[in-house]
Amino acid sequence: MSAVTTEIPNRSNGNITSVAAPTLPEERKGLTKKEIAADHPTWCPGCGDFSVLALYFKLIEKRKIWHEKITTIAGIGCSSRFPYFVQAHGAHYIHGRALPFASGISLSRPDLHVFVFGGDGDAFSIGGNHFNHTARKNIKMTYCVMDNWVYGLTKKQTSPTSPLGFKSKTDQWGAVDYPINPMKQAIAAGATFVARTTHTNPNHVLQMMEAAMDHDGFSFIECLSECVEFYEGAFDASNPRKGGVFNEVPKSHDVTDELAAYKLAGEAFPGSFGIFYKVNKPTKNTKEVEINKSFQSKVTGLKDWQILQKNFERMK
Ligand SMILES: Cc1ncc(C[n+]2csc(CCOP(=O)(O)OP(=O)(O)O)c2C)c(N)n1
Ligand code: SF4
Ligand SMILES: [Mg+2]
Repeated sequence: MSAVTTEIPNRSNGNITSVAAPTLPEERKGLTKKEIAADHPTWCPGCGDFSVLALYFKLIEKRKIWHEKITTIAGIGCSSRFPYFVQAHGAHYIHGRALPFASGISLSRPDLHVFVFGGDGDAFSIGGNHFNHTARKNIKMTYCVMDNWVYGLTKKQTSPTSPLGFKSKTDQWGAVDYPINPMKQAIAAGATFVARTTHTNPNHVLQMMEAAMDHDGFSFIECLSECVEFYEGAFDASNPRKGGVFNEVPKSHDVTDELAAYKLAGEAFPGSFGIFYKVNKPTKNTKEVEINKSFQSKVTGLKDWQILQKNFERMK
């Protein structure tokens, strides 16, 4: 393992100090679930979210993500409680604001891969705006939306993915608003990796998480995750154990073909599962590094206050 250094700017003299991170043994054992599982999750027994968490632990173990590198961010909701249950760095942030918070981490810490977890309400209602903008900026991170078609934490309100006719506390006579399609929205917003999975197929969830993590850009996963308390049986049609069908994306599908991906996203439920769309495009992360490098070369030797003064003079 090569030594990792961090550049720390000294505010008083403007000098940059390179600090070497502590050297770690070449061969470190992957963390086990026991080492990273925090207090027992407070989800209802049978909630689909347990499965997503278990697979995140598996991913950390399999891909040897070291303790100091685990970064788990979420908004608010049952699904967004996720970082509480991971014994590592993370934040349970403001409702709908997980993505801007995660963006800051991603852009300032290139040595981390940021994972964001949350629900359909957090992602597409209050956080809908941030979802579109983080996707179009192609900021490197993995966003896994645990879609249960309902607001679980606040006890059964209609969510932006609830189907027409769904009876909830906010739609006693059945939902009348057309649901959004997360896959279409992600593709249209500019996400460069868009995949779909379901909590009832653990191997598939892990496969999607690994592929998303390996993608250099904004990777989005819609993971169906049943709310057994307020929307029981919502996804039975996608679960072979409940008489449903789990169809993988056809092998002939070209993941770089945006229109083909959009077509897959338009299939009637249960639709297909797998990677719908994946293209390589420069990330905001790499673009910012280039801008910073070129700007820093123009201010070499100047102190912080001198740089500020220069900027103020330019703005006069
Ligand atoms: C600003 C703000 N508005 C509303 C709420 C109330 N609230 C908390 S979670 C939530 C919806 C959660 O739904 P979802 O993201 O689908 O997560 P789930 O509980 O279903 O996993 C709402 C409306 C809040 N906490 N903060
Ligand atoms: S209310 Fe629903 S989403 Fe929340 S923990 Fe219970 S089963 Fe899971
Ligand atoms: Mg929800």
